[in-house]
Amino acid sequence: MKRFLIFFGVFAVFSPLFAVETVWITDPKTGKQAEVAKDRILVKYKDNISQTRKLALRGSSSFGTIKAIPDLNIDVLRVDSSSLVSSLIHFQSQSEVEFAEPDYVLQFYASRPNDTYASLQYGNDKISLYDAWDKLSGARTVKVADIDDGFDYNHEDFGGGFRCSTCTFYDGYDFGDNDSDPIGSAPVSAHGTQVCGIIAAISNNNQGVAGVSHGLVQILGVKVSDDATGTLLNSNVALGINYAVSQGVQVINLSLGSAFPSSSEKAAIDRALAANITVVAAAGNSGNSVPVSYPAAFPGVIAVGASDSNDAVTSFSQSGPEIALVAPGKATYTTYPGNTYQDPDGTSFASPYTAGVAALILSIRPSLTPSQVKSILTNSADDLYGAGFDTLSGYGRLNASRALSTLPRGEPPEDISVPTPNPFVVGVGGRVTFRVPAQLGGTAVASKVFSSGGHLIRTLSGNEWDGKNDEGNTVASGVYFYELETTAGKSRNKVFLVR
Ligand SMILES: [Ca+2]
Ligand SMILES: [Ca+2]
Ligand SMILES: [Ca+2]
Repeated sequence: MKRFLIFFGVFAVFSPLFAVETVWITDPKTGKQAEVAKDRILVKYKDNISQTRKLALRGSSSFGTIKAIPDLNIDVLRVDSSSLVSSLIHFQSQSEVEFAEPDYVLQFYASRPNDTYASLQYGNDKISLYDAWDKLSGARTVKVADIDDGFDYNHEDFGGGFRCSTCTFYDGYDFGDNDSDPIGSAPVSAHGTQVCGIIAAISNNNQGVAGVSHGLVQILGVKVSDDATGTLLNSNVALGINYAVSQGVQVINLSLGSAFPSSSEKAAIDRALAANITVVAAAGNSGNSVPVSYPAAFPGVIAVGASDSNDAVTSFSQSGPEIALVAPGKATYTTYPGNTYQDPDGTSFASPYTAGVAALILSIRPSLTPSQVKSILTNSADDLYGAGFDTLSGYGRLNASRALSTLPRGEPPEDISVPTPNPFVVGVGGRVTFRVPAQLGGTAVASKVFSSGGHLIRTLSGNEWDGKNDEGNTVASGVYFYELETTAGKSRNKVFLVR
């Protein structure tokens, strides 16, 4: 697209005759308002019409030929803009003409969305976000938990509201104040509102900014600091992560951290990873010479540093062998409480860029594991600071478009049995259902559940499992394979069980 714009710009300067002027007309085919070239129409003749006859069909009007599309037997004819519609009618009424139509204006779908401040979101351009949006066919909604200081879910660019089917924030909780409302009191909720704008501000709604998600992410707003002091306690973070696991999210974003590796926080993160949840965290803002903070530095977490509009790693970004990649984190334009917008700095904003792209990956391939998602993100990043991994930029700067171009081939979802819910959090009387795939059909007659090591641990007479083995004991957290047998055949898949 860039090449096209440069090419077009040269002609606009040196050859103004090439400039196409457009006009809006009522489209004769659809009746809708259409933007078309104001000085030309396309005419397709029926077969075997001679050139002499084609000229005769123009009648008394002086139509010039701008160009021909010979293989299609179409002429592009110049018309006076005031007679555009009447010229179309003239040709359409001729029996030797197959059709006549205006020269419609098309759009590059990768072009910048219409959000007011999209032009200020250099980060979206840097990571080729709009190209990525063209690769989302068949995508499904992804649930992302943000663990943060509160969320102005009433902001105009989140659709305004909470716990509704169209709300960006579909649910949440406040562990800082132990209540069910995670809105916080501005400016306490500023950070979470900024982070979530990068992930999921509504795009192409003619206002505000464009989030990475392109409408595919629903946010679980998990508030972990308290309203009175804004203090962020490790115990609340662990509670928040556990809650996110229980709600079946696919991605957790942690734009927070400290220099201290809390064991309780690590235990919560390990449990999330075991439940097949991708965990993304900010590297920290204390400078390049400071090691990556926790939880970003825990194994299995995708640690993200911050880059700027020139693809330089920012001076505040922490570094080390745990850095997976960097993403825009300097002057990142995003939502701010009270229907306003700001451009904060921080690895806190690089992390949601990455979490948002992880969610786009999972919107197409929902069963990828956290380590697969991490590999896709690092393998597709734009390498910085010399070839290969370096402790400042990791594997390079996030590239959303390339990430979506390099997904492993997936099985068609209708061919396989899908477990619901997945992850399956074992509760009192909780059950997971192995759904009969539409293409297989039949009625479920039996299921077998296997450990990840391949040992048969449970034989069932239907397609519901309570998470117990044949001895009646609830099994350990982890991945389990199952084989579902119906009257028509068999289907296999895996389920992630969390105790
Ligand atoms: Ca509250
Ligand atoms: Ca918007
Ligand atoms: Ca490098």
